[in-house]
Amino acid sequence: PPTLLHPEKWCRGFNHFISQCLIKDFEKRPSVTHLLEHPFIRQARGKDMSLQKQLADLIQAQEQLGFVAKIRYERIHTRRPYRVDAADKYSLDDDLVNLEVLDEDTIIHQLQKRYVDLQIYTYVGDILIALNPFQNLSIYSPQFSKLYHGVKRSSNPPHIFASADAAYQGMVTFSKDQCIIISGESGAGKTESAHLIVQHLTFLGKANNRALREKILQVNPLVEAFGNACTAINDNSSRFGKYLEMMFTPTGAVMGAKISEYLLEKSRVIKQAVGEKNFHIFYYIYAGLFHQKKLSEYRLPEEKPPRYIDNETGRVMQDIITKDSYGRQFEAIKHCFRIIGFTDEEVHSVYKILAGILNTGNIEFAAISSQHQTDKSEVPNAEALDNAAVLLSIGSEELQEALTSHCVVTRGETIIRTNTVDKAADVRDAMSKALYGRLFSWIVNRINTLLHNAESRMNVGILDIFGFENFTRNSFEQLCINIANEQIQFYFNQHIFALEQMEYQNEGIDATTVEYEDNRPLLDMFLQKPMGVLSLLDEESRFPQATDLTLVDKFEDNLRCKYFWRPKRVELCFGIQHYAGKVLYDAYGFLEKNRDTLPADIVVVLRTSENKLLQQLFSSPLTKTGISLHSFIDTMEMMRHPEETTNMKRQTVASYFRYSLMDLLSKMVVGQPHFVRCIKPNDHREALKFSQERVLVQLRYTGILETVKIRQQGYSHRILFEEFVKRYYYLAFKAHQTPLGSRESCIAILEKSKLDNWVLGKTKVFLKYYHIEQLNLFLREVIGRVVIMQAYTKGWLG
Ligand code: AOV
Ligand code: MG
Repeated sequence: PPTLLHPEKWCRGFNHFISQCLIKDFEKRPSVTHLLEHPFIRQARGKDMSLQKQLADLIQAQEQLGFVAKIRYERIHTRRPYRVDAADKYSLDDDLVNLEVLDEDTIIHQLQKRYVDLQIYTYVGDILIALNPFQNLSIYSPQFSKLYHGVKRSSNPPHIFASADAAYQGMVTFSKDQCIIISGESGAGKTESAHLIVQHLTFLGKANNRALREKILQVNPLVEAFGNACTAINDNSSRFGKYLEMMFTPTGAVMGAKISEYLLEKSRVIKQAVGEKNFHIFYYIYAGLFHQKKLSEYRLPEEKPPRYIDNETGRVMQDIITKDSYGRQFEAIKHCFRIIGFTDEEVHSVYKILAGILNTGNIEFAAISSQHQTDKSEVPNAEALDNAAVLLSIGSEELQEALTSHCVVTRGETIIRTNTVDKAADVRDAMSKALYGRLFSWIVNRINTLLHNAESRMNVGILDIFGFENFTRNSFEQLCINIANEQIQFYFNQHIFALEQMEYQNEGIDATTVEYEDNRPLLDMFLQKPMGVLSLLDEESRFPQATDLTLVDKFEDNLRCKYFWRPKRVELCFGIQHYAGKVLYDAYGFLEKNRDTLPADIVVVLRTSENKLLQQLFSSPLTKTGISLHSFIDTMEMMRHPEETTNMKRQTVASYFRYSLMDLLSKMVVGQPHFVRCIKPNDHREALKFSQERVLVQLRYTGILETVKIRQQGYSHRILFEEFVKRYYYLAFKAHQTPLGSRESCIAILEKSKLDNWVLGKTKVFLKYYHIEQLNLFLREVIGRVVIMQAYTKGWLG
């Protein structure tokens, strides 16, 4: 039948299985004559000679496609001339597990050798190490996508696409959710890797629907414009944690996506450290409007950028005038909004709120002293106040009132108290942070609604959080970021070491125990109740008289462990020995940042806004599909404590953070994990530069050496007898047979598959990471054969 001819069609449905088997056969013996003798083709012979020819042509064409790509890869990647035995050459170097000598020196030399050869990816068994190339490589084109599609991992050089493929195949084969956990320090390449994974999953997920594919590909750029910023370490640093779930049908067609965001660093809106910047979107919008001469439409000053985005006076304006990249980004973001499906009205509201925030930042306060009051403040620059009020569609007098005074209710009586200049400035900044934080959550939720698909059944989640940070000055945000990384490391350890070794014991398997650095005590120190860092912080935040100094005293009195210390002579400092290194924290502002108070007066004013979106951001009640947890918590607190105007008892950042971590973990544990470990080869963002010391530190704290050992000696897959038989009985039994889920059936399957080095425990089959790949390939082959036979009986093959 003519439909068989088209490679696209060929790949879809049952024909894909046959082509895979034939290609594999061809790889072993690259001869078309030999291929024509393949049983599949011989079956076709005699019935329809032209069909046989067509099959052969097709296979050759397909094979060439893969082959050409492989050669290209070889050329680009290694800058070496083409060699026919490419596949053999890669097999040993690609995986650190194949090293005979296992020590830090050998591993580091191996990685260095590969890095200067532009081979940035290396396997440790089923784990991928990705070194940041700090330059664009041409190994992510569609041709490469085709190469990494349902093939044995060793047939191609290591690649981030292979990790995406492994997750995808795992999901389709076992109908199980998967999750790809990308870790590494700031600037190591997590976010880039996450993009590449999404790109490849959209390819694998046969997103025939171009509109959907486009939408999914726009999600990352859009949320990153709002959630990423330039820091001292990375020009595009993620300032929030992101878990992106790609949704698929049971047959593996991509259907939609969903993002969960964690702990946006809101404080960046109002202040940035020297050499750092605000969230990208503010520059995009300001520059975009500047070039389009539309600043006045959004009441933004033309001569001087707003204070929130101009912490190094003058630099921003110069950048905006001389470089047009911000302006182009503004256009790109407009495009993202449109493609994903935001309405023009929504986008306009978003811009208005952003411009409103920038104008809010320009509101100043001055003290006015009258006879009775000396702590009263007023706004001397009415223009900024009016601009902010107009953009937020609220009354400017009401706004001024809410900024410069607050209500206190005592014994049923409402008293209005004035705010000092400092207090008013704090309220202003709290309002900006709240506006931005809620706007961000709203955008994420809106994307989720627009990309939701009720038909999807399975997902591959991709975790990309902010990496471990150690700046010259580290504050509350760094503490939270580093705790999150501590948690991810713990999850990795659990999976790779703890659970595995526990199972050996339970199942009576004799496997060497690999020692590893367990960060559990450290995690306990942070998360334990009531004596952990977060709990102590919360407790102290509840005392109105507490100060940052009393907080550090409290830490010192209660955290009696080797991971915590307090340097002498620096009052507000404390140090923590994280898994990834020592970090010195400056506790200045910790309590205020943790309380994150948003006065009720501000909420009341913002709720009167005529801007529908803004109303929604601060409204209640909120449903699951509704908006942020922050506003939900506010509402709950207001309902519970209507008498309190200073939300002292409201949810703190620390408790919200703890909740987020739990939520994230609960999502991760349901999926089968795949790990990508990003490594930063140098601190200068230079291509081809490999600093042995820097890499060594990262290899040490991520436990790579131990991982290599356990992957060499251990059994990363443990499957119950019954489940194993259910999955693989095709390999040794007939389709109509129903073998018992017993030890004997497992042995029959394993022996028939001619695998060695496996072990049986009391209730489980213990397999090496590469066994699973073999078994799955065999399974696909067998199923392919069954399908072709069915196709014959149904007369589809002529
Ligand atoms: P991160 O996500 O790990 O840091 P990124 O993914 O943002 O780090 O990478 C930092 C920079 O390294 C990027 O902006 C690119 O310039 C470069 N880079 C990384 N991976 C690649 C690649 N595969 N090819 C080319 N360039 C790359 V943070 O978000 O700061 O923890 O919070
Ligand atoms: Mg990032």
